[in-house]
Amino acid sequence: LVKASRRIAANMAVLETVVIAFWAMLPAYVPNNAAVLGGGGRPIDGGRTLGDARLLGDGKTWRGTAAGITAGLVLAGVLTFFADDVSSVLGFAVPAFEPLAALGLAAGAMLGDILASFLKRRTGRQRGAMFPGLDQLDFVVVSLPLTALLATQWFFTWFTWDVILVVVVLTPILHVTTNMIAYKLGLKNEPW
Ligand code: CTP
Ligand code: K
Ligand code: MG
Repeated sequence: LVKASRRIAANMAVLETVVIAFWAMLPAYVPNNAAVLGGGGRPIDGGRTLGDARLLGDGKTWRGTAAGITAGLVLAGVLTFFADDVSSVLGFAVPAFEPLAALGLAAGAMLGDILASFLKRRTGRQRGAMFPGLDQLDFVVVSLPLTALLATQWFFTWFTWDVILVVVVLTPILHVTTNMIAYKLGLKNEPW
C-alpha cells in the first residue's frame, strides 16, 4: 500500500509538471498557428536576397508575425484571468503571466521561427522545406531565453528543470500533431 501510494504520488507530480509546462508554454505555442491563419501580404525581408537565396522568404510576413504575437499576448491575458480559479480546481498553482513574460514567450516564438527561416535559406532549403528538429523546437530555443531575460524571476519560478525537460519532450509531439491537423484541414501547405 505504501509502495502503491508512493507511485500514485509520483505520477501526480509528473502530471502536475506536464500541466504547468503546457500552460506556461501556451503563449509560445499559439503564435505559430495564428501566423498561419493571419499570414500573407508583405514579406518581412521585402524580397531581399542574401547570396542567391532570399533573406527569409515569402513565408515570413509582417501580418503573420503581428497576428502571432497578438494571439500569444491575448492568450496569456486570458490564462492569467483564469489562473487562480484553475489553480484551486486543480489543487496546484498554474502561472499567471507577467506582461514581460507574455511578451518574451509570444515574441520569442515568432523570432525563433524567423531565425529558423533564415537558417533554412542559408542551407539551401526553399520556403516550406522541412528541417527536422529545428521546425519543432525553433520557438522554444528563442522564447525561453528571451523570457528568462525579460522576466527573470517569473521565468525561474515556473521553468524549473523538470518543467523545461517536459517542454523539450512535449513540444515536438504537440507541434507534429497540430501541424498535421492544420494540414488536413487545408490551413497549411505542408504537414510540418
Ligand atoms: N506565416 C507568416 N508569418 C510568419 C510565420 C508564418 O505569414 N512570421 C505564414 C506564412 O503564410 C507561412 C505559413 O504561415 O507560409 C506557414 O508558416 P511556416 O511553416 O513557419 O513557414 P513556411 O511557409 O514553411 O516558410 P519557411 O520555409 O521559411 O519556414
Ligand atoms: K516554421
Ligand atoms: Mg513550414
